Amino acid sequence: MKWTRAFLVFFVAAMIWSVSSFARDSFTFVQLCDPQLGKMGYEHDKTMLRLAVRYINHIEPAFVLFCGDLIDTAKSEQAYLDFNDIVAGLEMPAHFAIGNNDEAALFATYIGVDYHSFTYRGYTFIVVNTMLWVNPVPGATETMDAWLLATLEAALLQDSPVFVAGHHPFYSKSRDESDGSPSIAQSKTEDVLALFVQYGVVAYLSGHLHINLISSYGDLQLVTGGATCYTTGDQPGFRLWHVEGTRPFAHEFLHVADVYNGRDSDHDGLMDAVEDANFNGLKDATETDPYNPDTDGDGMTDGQEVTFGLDPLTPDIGVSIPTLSRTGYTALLALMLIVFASRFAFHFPPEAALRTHAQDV
Ligand SMILES: [Ca+2]
Ligand SMILES: [Ca+2]
Ligand SMILES: [Ca+2]
Ligand SMILES: [Ca+2]
Repeated sequence: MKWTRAFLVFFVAAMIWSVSSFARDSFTFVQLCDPQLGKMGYEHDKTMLRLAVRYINHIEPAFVLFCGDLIDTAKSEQAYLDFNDIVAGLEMPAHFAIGNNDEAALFATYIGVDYHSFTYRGYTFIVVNTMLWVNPVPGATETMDAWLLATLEAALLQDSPVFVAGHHPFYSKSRDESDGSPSIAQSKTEDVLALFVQYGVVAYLSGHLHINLISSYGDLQLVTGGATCYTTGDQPGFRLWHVEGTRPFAHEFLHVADVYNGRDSDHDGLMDAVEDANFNGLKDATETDPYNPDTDGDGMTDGQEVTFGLDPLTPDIGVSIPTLSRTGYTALLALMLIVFASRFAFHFPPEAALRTHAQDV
């Protein structure tokens, strides 16, 4: 009986260990900063975000963390509708921090709450409203701070490592240098960073500066990401985090311009960069669709039509080849091989003739 009980205890412990191991499987997520529609030109910024969405879908991260400033000066309902329309193209969940260029009421209506947390595979992600630290609002700031503390305590109790994301970095350019723009007060910075260290926060992710700024505070990774609308000293892009093994975790800045590099997403023989020729992330009237192998639906792929000099945008009725299954193609290939082999056998010179020919030489 004792052995049975011991076995059960061992079995349950092993199950818990295996479940917790599974819960900490490696994964990737994206830190996307300052799409800020309207900052570098409304159409330009929408295009950059649209291409970023396409690139992110190729990479297939677990989710996307937006670090604020979703729109710029076009603080209108339409700007948020356009933003949501583009972001709806993401094939994974997205979470949003509010930035100084976002309009609070419109953000609440079209995006959601200004701070929240979620968990993924044993990790806790906390999204904060840094506007409440830059310009403290009596009552509201204390409420968020109390919620932050409670969330950190809950994560610690569950042995869940924490990432925090917000819009403003704690240091403007470096730890001792300010760029002069409104930022989190030094005293608040020290308080919050001490809290993060106390609760073992893995990393703090921010945007706002449109530059890539990587630093640390003890073991805490401080990562300010470049923006999709423009990035000073670099190209527009977003950051891919690799949550794998032990901290510090690796991350890399990917350029929006590389979205189509070497890709033929619909496997029709035409590269994505050829299909979206004007590089705007849309299928325009004169372009084939990089995500549809047969844009005009006539049975021939876009690549086949280009190869045979046909128009992949106009159905070519009457010259379509049947769409065969894998089995159909295999059968057709086998038939062609039999025909070829039989013709080869028929034309092959008899052995005697070969010998005669060899003796002549
Ligand atoms: Ca293609
Ligand atoms: Ca296009
Ligand atoms: Ca296509
Ligand atoms: Ca076609």
